[in-house]
Amino acid sequence: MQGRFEKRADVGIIWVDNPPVNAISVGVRAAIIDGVERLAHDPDIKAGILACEGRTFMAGADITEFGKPPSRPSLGEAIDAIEGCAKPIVAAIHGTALGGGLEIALACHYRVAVASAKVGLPEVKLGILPGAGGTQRLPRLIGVEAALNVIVSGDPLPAAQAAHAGVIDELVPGDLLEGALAFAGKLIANGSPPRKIRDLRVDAARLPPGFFDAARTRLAHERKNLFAPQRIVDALEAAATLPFDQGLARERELFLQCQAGSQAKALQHVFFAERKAGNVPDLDKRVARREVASVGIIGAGTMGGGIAMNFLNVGVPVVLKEMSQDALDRGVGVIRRNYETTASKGRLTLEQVEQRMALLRPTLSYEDLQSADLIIEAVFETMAVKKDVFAKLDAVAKQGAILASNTSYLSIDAIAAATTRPADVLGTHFFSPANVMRLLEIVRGAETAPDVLATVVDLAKRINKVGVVCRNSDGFIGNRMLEGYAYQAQLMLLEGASPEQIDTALRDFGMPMGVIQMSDLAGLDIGYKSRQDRDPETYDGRVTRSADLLVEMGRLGQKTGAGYYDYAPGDRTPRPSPLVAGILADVSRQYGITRRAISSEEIVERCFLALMNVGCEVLREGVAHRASDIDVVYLYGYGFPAYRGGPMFWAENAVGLKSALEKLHHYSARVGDAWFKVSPLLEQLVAEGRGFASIGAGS
Ligand code: T1G
Repeated sequence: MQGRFEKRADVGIIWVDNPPVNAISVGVRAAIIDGVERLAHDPDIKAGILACEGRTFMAGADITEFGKPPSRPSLGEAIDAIEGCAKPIVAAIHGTALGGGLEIALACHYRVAVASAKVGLPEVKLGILPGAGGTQRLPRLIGVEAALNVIVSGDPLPAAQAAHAGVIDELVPGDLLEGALAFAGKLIANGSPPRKIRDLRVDAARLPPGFFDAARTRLAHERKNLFAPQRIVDALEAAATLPFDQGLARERELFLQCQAGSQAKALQHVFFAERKAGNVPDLDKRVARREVASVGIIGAGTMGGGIAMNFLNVGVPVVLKEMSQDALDRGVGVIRRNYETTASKGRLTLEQVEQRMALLRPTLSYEDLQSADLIIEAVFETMAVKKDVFAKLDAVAKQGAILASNTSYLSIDAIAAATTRPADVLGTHFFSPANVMRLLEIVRGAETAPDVLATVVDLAKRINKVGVVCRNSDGFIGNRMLEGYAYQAQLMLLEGASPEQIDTALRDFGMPMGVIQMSDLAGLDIGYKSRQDRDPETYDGRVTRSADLLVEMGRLGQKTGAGYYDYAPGDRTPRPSPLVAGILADVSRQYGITRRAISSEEIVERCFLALMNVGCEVLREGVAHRASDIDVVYLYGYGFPAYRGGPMFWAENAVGLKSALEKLHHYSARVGDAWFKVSPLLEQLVAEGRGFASIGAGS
């Protein structure tokens, strides 16, 4: 049993104790049922309190039990025991009451909480829906519309808002237990009976006609391709139209439908993958961290400014350096405007804007960086410039300062070699916009010290990023793999597909943007310039020919109103370009490539299997520690749809590695393996009947 029972005069306290987050394991369920038994049958006891040890109330069902044979007692039995108790039970909430944790609290007859607590039903983020009465009890308490918003968003409500909505009966100002005991005392004094939410009725008459169908249509658009939100509407419709127990049975049906689906498996994979990413296999967790109380950033451009905001947002002072006053003023201006825009949407107060700006110190002098604990360089992406900056940093930065580069593909070891302290150097690759994108690719150099790495892994969580550690290699994890993905798209442009056809297929698959439109957004000149430094033998000139021609025509992409697409002034909508279609046809002819009809299925397979294929090489070379890290990189850095679990998970679970290998061989034979070699790791896994979890720190 993971809990205990405590008797305080005429109140019985059921304590749950399952660190770290009181997940509702079978041991917790047993402790709850045992506790209810005790308080129900002890004549001295007039009321009960359900409370949790540790940092939080129950954070939901134990997700590690999913997919395993059900164990008794079940969550439903624990809930029935609480709700059916003849003596009132008060839930005492601190931390986060989530999922099954809130459902248990809703089965209690009263709820009190500290103001810092949060309550929510995040199941939709796991591809499921609340399966222990949440879809039937919450609408009875707060109405169908409010319940729909809470359950479909999956975001927690702060206790004050929950109290305002009627979920929480009382906010406890001081000590939670004292407050809960006082509340129970009042119930006893007033002879208050147990209140059961199941006895309340849903006021369906208040709903506008066609409410549920309208919700389904809206969610089909807002939550494109997602299964669970649609089932949530079904469950709430049941709450509005069926008696409680029938609604509960309907909820169960819908829960099992979701749980059996591929999206639930993918999203639950993502839940654990995200948490595993912070676990660096060969890094001693006990290594002492370096303090990061102040940060310096070199470069106040788009990336530098965004990176600065991450630290200002969590109260860390930032010294922001630029080369010229104009560039510095421009950078500081963008940061202020970003904050003011957020404030205009009510997500920040003007006071908070000023607090953040007050932590920002612009400078033109390297000297002003000498007291910073961490310095991040975000300057122009050429090795010469990086080496120059790091040599200067080496001269001014204090001993023990961490020196980080925001390079998106250059060698961290080469950059570190420009200093006398390579152990203090690593890569911190943010993704644009850096104040929004959640991924931080942390690149360990050959000499990066363990305490430097451990400090930055912790720092990622502190600035609300998902940190993924990889070893130094061209393009690290994300950009290296992107080349394989983009290569297939570029080649299919020559084989007969149009830019809009490729981008539509990738968007329908769930990507926020197609790769051709993405290259227009990034600017075709970026690739063009980087190719000037590269040996032409290292890339397939056929697929870059059209981009080179476009750049030489001044079609650099969105920023010039024309690239692979045309753009109307002030409008980011990509419009098909007959001129580009002509150029692509010419290049096909030039290289003797026969144009043919290409299906969306082929586009998706070639792009994402190529992505996975390079992912296998990244894994085989040990650049990535585990396949799930690669999934996390693509979800939080490149917008890969979470409900597909990431490129590696998708290939293994939706396609199957054997079938993926066959398809890759098929396409490689067609394309020619000069530029499209199938990864030996994939060959080996299929030959040995193994999966990605068996590689690296996978499982
Ligand atoms: N089950 C099992 N393990 C869990 C867990 C859970 N519900 N929640 C967290 N953990 C583990 C996590 O893997 C990590 O392990 C450690 O706890 C700390 O977590 C019927 C079916 C509560 C906000 O979706 O959102 O109820 O990596 O690093 O940042 O309707 O954890 O250390 O080995 O995330 O402080 C619904 C999930 C379940 C909430 C804390 N509940 N958890 O965040 O710590 S479905 C959820 C969270 C359900 C019912 C249905 C967060 C947190 P490790 P952490 P944190």
